[in-house]
Amino acid sequence: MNDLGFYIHGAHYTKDERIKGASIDSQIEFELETLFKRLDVDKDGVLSEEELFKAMNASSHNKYTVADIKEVMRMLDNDGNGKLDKDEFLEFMLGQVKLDIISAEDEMEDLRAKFKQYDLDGNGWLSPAEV
Ligand SMILES: [Ca+2]
Ligand SMILES: [Ca+2]
Repeated sequence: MNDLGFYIHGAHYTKDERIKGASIDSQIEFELETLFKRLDVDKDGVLSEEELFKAMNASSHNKYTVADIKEVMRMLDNDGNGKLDKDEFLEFMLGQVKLDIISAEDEMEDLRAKFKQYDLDGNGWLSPAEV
């Protein structure tokens, strides 16, 4: 199957199905684990609100308040113990990575739709007359 066929095929799936199906490189997972270890300043294996606060405000143009951090923590803390463990962190981050991949695919999809509009004879190529 060529690329075009692949993406059109993918378009039949809902976003959730595509998120589940998106393949994540083990390299990305490794990098996220490394990131987690770096954010876990006191090395107790979980991210506290304080560590999350530092992480999210690491970039100087981010101005998250303590209330923002509590909100994020509440969202990501699946077992409700007030800390983010590695699984909770990875699940969230991998979700973000997959969303990025899928939105990149969607942009490709838009391009293809435009391309098809112009490809009047449907042969997959734009001839000078069609452009
Ligand atoms: Ca910690
Ligand atoms: Ca937790």
